[in-house]
Amino acid sequence: MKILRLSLIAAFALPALAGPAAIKARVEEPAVPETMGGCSLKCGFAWSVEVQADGGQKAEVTKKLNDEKAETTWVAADGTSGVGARLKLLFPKKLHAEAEGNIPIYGLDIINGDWSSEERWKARARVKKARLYYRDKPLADVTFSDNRRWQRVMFPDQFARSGDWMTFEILEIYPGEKGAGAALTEIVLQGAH
Ligand SMILES: [Ca+2]
Repeated sequence: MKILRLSLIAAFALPALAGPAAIKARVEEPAVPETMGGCSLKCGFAWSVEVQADGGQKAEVTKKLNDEKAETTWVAADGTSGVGARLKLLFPKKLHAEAEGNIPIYGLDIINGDWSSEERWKARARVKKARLYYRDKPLADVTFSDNRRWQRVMFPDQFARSGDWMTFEILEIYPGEKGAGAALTEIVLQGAH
């Protein structure tokens, strides 16, 4: 009986210890204007972003992370480093019947830090590590480079249902020169095609 109980504990403890897959984002092309917009999950449906800061503040909607502009940047709430902030990527409450469960999401691109100028990019912290969740289920722990170019992460296909969401939780940062909190210029979800 004792042996059985121990093996059961081991069986349940192991997956928890293993945690989500650890992956490194691939550094891609420079974030020049021609690379903004184009095909992405947005071809399937529009999605919005709500940010929950680390200090328990009220969640805030931001358009700066998915507006296809490298000049607009989300920055961590005043007095916070950005570590622990959760960026919730919210899908439509109601998808069309033919879209329900049929639109795949398989990747995410970001422009790290405040891209708008070299000086501002250095002044603000950048995201070093983030945990991605689909409907609160951990998908992957992603390490990003300290780089102004596009960075890409691929993950197993997820099929969107009405009211689904993904979360990008900031776990670690590259500190900024002036100690300012983290910044993130753009997130593009890849999918639909
Ligand atoms: Ca932007």
